[in-house]
Amino acid sequence: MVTIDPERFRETFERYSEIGRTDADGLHRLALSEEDREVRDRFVSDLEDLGLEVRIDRIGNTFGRAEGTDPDAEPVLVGSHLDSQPYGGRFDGQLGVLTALETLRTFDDEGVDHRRPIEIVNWTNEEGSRFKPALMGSGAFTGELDLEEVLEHADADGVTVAEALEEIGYRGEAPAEPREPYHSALELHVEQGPKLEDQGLSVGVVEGVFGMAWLEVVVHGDADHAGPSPMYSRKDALVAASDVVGAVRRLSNRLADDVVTTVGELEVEPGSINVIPSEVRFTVDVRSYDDAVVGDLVEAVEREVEAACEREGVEYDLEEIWRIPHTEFSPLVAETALAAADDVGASHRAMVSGAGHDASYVNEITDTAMLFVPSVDGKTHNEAEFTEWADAEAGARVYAETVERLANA
Ligand code: HGY
Ligand code: MN
Ligand code: MN
Ligand code: MN
Repeated sequence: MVTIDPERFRETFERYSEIGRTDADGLHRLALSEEDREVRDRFVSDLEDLGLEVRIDRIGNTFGRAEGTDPDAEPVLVGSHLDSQPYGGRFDGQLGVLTALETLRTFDDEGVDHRRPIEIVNWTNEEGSRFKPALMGSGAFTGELDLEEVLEHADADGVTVAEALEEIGYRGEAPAEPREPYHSALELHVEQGPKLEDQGLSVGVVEGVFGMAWLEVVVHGDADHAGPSPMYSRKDALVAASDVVGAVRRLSNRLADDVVTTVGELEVEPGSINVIPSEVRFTVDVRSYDDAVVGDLVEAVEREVEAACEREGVEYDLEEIWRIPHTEFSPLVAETALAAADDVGASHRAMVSGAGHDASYVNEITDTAMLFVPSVDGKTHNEAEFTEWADAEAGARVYAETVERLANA
């Protein structure tokens, strides 16, 4: 049985958490920002200290490779992401990368033999907050997203992904594609929901992920004076947009019980107290394990936008900026993880994820599954995100044991 070094694991986690730490103990570490550069440099230096071969690909995905006893064997891929939401938690993504790092450090310390090479990765821009869509690095690497196209996506200030990569020195040379087929992949992540905590369980073996779609809507109204403009002739972009926001919430109460809908971004122009809003830009995030329901949701939102703008006499542009079908992970990897959890003695259950993960795209190129550890109060994408360290350790022991079995399968 593989045993991690709990002190080293925790010390490393605390050290990484200093990079981009907010006053409320969360993380402000947007993709390809100065904070992201700093944590990437730390990660690369830790990989080099471990004697791993480091490679950075054209979208900044950063890999470390530990050779196995059989150099011709297909490698196992481990890791997650180090970027965060604008005011996110320290565990989302980071815990997965550092659990994979602790696993490789343990294998090195304990001389754990593994036939297969093991590659550890930090994926670029998993969150999709500064640059859309999410899962960008893993999507480009697996061919699910068009590399050249996403390199030109710009943030709100018009800075492109390519420029930001250049700026922080992570526009790598390596092709953003697998060098060889992988045998399997495993990502550990915080659950970002309440189920494990509610049931008093330490580990989740994730068998699938919701499908999701992202829409961007711009409503074009007419700026006018808040005083003399008669109510009957106004073209108020915010009134139409607000109708849609309410409808988006009501839709998720109608279609199925695993449907979730969110309006996360909303900007009003000109944003002056005594001017009728001329333009409103907002986003819609819809998810369900059932892809047909996601499709129905997108159509229902389109109808709501059409009707609301018709009522207010305003125009609109609506674009679907991302869609990813639901994921069904590999039974081979999930079974291996379940057996490892049993042998480690960690309480566990199988489950599905409502949050998107790089593992969904990785699952397109190799047998993949995930492990979850509990989120206190299910809280996440919030500085208050927290996982009890005992749970992080239990998850890391199951993770290391599963990786050892995959790497010798
Ligand atoms: O959107 C997601 O579910 C992930 O956190 N990027
Ligand atoms: Mn994440
Ligand atoms: Mn996230
Ligand atoms: Mn992820």
